Amino acid sequence: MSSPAAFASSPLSVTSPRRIPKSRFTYKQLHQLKSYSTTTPLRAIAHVDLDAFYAQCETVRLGIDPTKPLAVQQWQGLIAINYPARAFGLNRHITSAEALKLCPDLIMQHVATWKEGDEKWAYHEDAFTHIATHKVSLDPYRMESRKILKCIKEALPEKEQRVEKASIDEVFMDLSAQVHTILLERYPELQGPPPYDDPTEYLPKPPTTVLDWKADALVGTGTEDGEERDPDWDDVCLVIASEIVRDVRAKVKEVLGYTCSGGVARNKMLAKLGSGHKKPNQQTVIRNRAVQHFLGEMKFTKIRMLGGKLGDEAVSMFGTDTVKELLNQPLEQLKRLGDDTGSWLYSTIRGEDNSEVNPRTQIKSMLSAKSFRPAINSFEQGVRWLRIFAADIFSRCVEEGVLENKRRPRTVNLHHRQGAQTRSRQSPIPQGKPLSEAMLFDMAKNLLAQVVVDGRAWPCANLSLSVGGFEDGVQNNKGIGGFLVRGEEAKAMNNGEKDRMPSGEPSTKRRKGEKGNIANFFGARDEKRRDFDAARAALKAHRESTKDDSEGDETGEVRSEVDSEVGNESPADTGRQDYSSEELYNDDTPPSAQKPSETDGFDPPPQKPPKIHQKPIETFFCPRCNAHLPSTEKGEHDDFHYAMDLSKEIRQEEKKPTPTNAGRETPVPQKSSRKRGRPPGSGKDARKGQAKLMFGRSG
Ligand code: DCP
Ligand code: CA
Repeated sequence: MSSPAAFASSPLSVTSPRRIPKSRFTYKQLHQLKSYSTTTPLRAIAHVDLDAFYAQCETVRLGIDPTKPLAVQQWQGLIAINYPARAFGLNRHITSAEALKLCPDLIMQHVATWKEGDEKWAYHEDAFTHIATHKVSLDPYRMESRKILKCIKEALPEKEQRVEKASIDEVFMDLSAQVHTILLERYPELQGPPPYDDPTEYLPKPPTTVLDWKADALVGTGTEDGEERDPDWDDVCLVIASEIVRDVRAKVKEVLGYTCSGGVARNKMLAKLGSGHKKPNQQTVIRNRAVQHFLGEMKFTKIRMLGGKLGDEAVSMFGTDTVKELLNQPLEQLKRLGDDTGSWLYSTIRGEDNSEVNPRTQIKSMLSAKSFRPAINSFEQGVRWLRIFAADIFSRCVEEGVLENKRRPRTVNLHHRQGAQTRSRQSPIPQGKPLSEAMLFDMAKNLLAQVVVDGRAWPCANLSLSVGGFEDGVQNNKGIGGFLVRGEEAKAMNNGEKDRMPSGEPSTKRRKGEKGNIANFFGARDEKRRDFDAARAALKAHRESTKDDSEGDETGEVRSEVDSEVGNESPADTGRQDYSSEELYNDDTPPSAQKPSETDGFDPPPQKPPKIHQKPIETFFCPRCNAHLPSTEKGEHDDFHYAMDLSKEIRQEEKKPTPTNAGRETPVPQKSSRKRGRPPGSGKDARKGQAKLMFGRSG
């Protein structure tokens, strides 16, 4: 047994070895960096966000001195303002005319536009005067975005990179593995096995050298007890990550001429807050020891997912918008927002976020949209825009490799907004023949025709076309089967659609007086009739043109359609999870004040905030549709059948139907989907269809 004297002996004494100071981190936690563990506290995540992105794109493209004030114009509004122009007080809320008053030397460049009939977008002079005939194209920015992503990837070691494109001008990088390698090179003492081979042993402390943060903005800790006196491995990891980010940013500047801002922290949420902390052309590090102080000072409505309704609800429920005060609320109180939401909020305001950096960079869907001011009023007008949308989407599909069959969308969707009501129609893309612009256009036209014959399409305030469900194409002639939407798949698509919106019927508002309603619908007015006829003719033409294909297709066409009343949501909003975030901007809508990237670039929270206040919906059964529909829509639904019957009568008067065309032309009340094409079981020989599809029209 040691004598008390032994304890008092010198630190070098054998009986009382000097206590080697230990790190707070274990060998295991260090090792976990290699495999991008989302739970190790040594994690190193970065977020890079281009400064005034579209404005920089124009500055670089036009070779303009970047110190000159420049703004990107969209119609009469501004969508991007460079930092020199921001010094004059310019922001996205003001019009181009107001901007010029504030900054007379402002260079204003209008975004590129598609002109009806043109093969490609272009930078048009006086584009802002053509809002009625042109559509905005963001292709130039998408192209730059791609170059930037490539450049960033090339600046990182091929085998140790994990990069997620979060929006058109943002990326996340999980630098953990690279940091791990550098750490072991610089501090060979970490290379050895843990004492007693026990990975739960604590690491030795890092050498107490002052960490060199170079020009980084370091978020303070709020106390004097900084890492200068007591650095640990988490600080060292972030120093290394910060060096990497500095190199990446320098490379982007050197190769492409763009400046960007960076954030470095232990997770995505913090890294993103970091990159926005000091702009432009700077980077901010939020060390673990500074997280509490950093977040405490912040409004929680700045945190991802809390910028919208959920944040507002929390503000009114707890009477504060600061993280500091919300931290005083116990978990049980936060759960008043719902169990999952409360738990998620509880960890989020404590700086916890275990979401992964997802290296998937492939586009899931593409959207082309236009808001109309004034609204459009005819099928013909709508079709003119669809032509542009189809060309826009097709050219982007080509870049995605559809011609080489590398990737291919499976569905085409049309969203039509009239006032507060959004109508959507979807159709699978026939997979047996090459995708073409003409095919997309034809399908789009057909979907719009469906909306029109179902009534109340005009005036239309917003129209958009999207393709979705991209998947890797079937390479090396694996057979036509791979292209087809098979029976079960088709059913699944069909059911999925039903699940989303149980009412497949047009959910139109009941107007006062049935007669008046129908008279409005099928109007005595000739133009309405003409419009309706044009739509019907388009439907008929589409059916004729796809007849051969669907006969060769085992499943025929599945159409599903959805009507929804979704307040003022735009198609981009309603499909938020479907559209790549850059698609959110691809709309002609005048620039909104809100920064949409608030919702971009993140995985949904671990427990997605659930919908609040959900009531069971009462339904009624419609024997004609064989479907259960919300009781609140019964009146409207009856109107619908009445209108359809009437329309049928009108057409029967016009033309005696032949047995073959009667069924086809009648705008039959739609269930959420239905099949067309040949009857099940007929013509089972798929190869016959294949031959037809392959050697038929090339589109
Ligand atoms: N954008 C848009 N409409 C909005 C917000 C953004 O069209 N309401 C476009 C223009 C921006 C680009 O998206 O250049 C990136 O959006 P950011 O919010 O990142 O803004 P900036 O890059 O322009 O500026 P910052 O330096 O603040 O990141
Ligand atoms: Ca930006």
